[in-house]
Amino acid sequence: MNSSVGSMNSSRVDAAPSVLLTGTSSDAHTWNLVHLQLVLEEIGHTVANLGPCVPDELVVESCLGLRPALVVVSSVNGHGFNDGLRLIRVLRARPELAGTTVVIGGKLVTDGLRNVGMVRRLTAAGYDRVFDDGELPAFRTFAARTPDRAVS
Ligand code: B12
Repeated sequence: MNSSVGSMNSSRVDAAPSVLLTGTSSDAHTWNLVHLQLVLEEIGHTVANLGPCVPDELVVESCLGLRPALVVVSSVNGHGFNDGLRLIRVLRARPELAGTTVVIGGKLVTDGLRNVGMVRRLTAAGYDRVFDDGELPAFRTFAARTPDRAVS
C-alpha cells in the first residue's frame, strides 16, 4: 500500500481494499460516502473511502497504490457530470488502470433528471456503469458480482 494514500475511513487497515470509494474534487458532501461504504461492507467488500473533495491526482495515485477491483465515484452537488468526466479521462489515461472497473453515481446534474446523453458521454469516456441517485438496489447487485481482487 502506498503510504501517501490518505483516506476518510477504511474497513480494515490490514486488508487491501476491494473497493476504492471517492467523492469528486468539488463535492463536499460526506453522508453519501458513508452510506455507500456501509452498503459495500454489508455485501462483503473491504472499502478505502477517500472522503469528499478528492483531487483527481489523489484518486489516480490511490488506484495505482491500492489496485482495487472496483472504483466507486459518488457526487451529489450537481457538478458530478463535469467532475466525473474529467476524472475518468485522467484515470483511463493510465495504462495500468485501463481495465479497472469504475462506476459513478448520485445526483450528477442539477435538473434531477436521468439524462440519456449524460450517461452515454460518461460511459463513452470510460465508466463501466452510471447509476442514478435511486439505483442503490441495482448498484448492490452489480457490486456483489464484483470480485474481491483486481485481475492483474
Ligand atoms: C447536508 C447537505 C449539505 C451539507 C453537507 C455536509 C456534509 N458533511 O455532508 C453542506 C451544507 C456542506 C452542503 C453544501 C452544498 N450543497 Co448540499 N445538501 C445537503 C442535503 C440537505 C443532504 C445530503 C445528505 O447528507 N444526504 C444523506 C445521504 C445518505 O444521501 P445522498 O447524499 O442523497 O446520497 C445517496 C444517493 O444520492 C445515492 N448516491 C450518491 N452517490 C452515489 C453513487 C452511486 C454509485 C450510487 C449507486 C448511488 C449514489 O446513494 C446515497 C446513499 O443513499 C442535500 C438535500 C437532500 N435532502 O438530499 C443537499 C444537496 C445535496 N446539496 C445541494 C447543493 C446545491 C449544495 C451546495 C452547492 C449549496 C451551495 N450553494 O453552497 C453546496 C455544495 C458544496 C460542495 N462543495 O459540494 C443540492 C444538490 C443539487 C443537485 N445535485 O441537483 C441538494 C440536493 C439540495 C437541493 N435540493 O438543492 N450540503
